[in-house]
Amino acid sequence: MPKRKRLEKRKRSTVRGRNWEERSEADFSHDLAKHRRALARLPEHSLYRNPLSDEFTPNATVVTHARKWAFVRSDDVTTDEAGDTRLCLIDERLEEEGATLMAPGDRVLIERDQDGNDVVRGIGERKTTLVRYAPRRRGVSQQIIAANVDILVIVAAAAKPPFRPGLIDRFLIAAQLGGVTPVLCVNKMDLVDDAPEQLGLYRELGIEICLASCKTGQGINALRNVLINKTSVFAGHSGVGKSSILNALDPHLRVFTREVSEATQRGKHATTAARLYELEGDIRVIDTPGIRTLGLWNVSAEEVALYFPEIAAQSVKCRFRNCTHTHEPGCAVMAALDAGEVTSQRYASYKRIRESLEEDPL
Ligand SMILES: Nc1nc2c(ncn2[C@@H]2O[C@H](COP(=O)(O)OP(=O)(O)OP(=O)(O)O)[C@@H](O)[C@H]2O)c(=O)[nH]1
Ligand SMILES: [Mg+2]
Ligand SMILES: [Zn+2]
Repeated sequence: MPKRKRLEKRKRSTVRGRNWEERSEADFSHDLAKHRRALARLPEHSLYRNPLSDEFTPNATVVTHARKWAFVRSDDVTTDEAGDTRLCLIDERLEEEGATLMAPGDRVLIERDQDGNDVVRGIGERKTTLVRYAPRRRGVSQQIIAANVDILVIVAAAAKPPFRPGLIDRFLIAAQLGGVTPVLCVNKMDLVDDAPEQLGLYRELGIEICLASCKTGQGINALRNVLINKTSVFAGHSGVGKSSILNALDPHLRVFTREVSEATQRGKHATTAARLYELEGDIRVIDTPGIRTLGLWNVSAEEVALYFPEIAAQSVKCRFRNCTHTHEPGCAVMAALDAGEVTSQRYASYKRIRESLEEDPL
């Protein structure tokens, strides 16, 4: 073993000894069922503030929006002269409170005011959400990417940009938190001979996987069958082909796409705002802008392990109840890692996510 490595190891072990004792007071429950039950009651829509005093019945769905206006699809198609979509102002009494006010997929009440403007008066409760923690957006911390979706299609590329699973792991957690079923779609299969080897792991976790190519049409019908009669949201890195898949699913759409940079192999952020599309065959999809990273909302560093089922299963055997699975003696997760029962890829992802939440504990 080279000298430097040995030194590092010794340093590490002294740090280990101190840390786990200090941390032993941290309150952490191994009771998965209890935690899941608690989560099932979330999210509570603390952000929802209705300027109307009475209960109301939403009559439209948000397609896309900006700060002062929203483009909505009215439920009442017959009375709507401008097709079934219209531009609305947003009632100024509706305030952002620690979260973005609305998102594509939101159910809203629209009314016409004396001046003949359509105005969004209230935002209905959400069945599901896809939420991102975004601390620097004008003091708004929860960015609701999409509301009331059944499925989150996590789109990745087999190549160009290269397949990187870190964001997938985060989206899997966000899907669980928001009550959305995740599906993994690996696009650009035409650029590779074999599917990324890491996929076996996600398959073992019971996640539906769709191998696709907008070039050859591979997997597009299979994906269509998953999306039929549902509302979905497409999310992933820029340039993986989210908008291209929409065009492949329904050629009438013509959603804007943009080539990947040859120099960086990254997408050039073609899509700039999330938007709900209606496709042939009762399919609704919210296309979203590509993101680099997904800040997680509503999960503490201690809870991260609960969202990695294979790590959670091992963690009950750790010597310490509050084991962080990073340095403690008698850690069953690290033992399983050595034995190859937990993959180094997922373990690295667990550690990265955990560390990022420790730095920024919201
Ligand atoms: N070879 C190949 N290229 C594809 C495929 N799907 C999309 N592309 C190309 O990849 C580039 C990026 O596609 P987009 O659909 O704009 O990607 P996106 O995920 O919507 O990107 P953002 O909107 O920036 O988040 C475009 O040049 C597409 O033509 C595919 O299956 N195979
Ligand atoms: Mg796009
Ligand atoms: Zn452990």
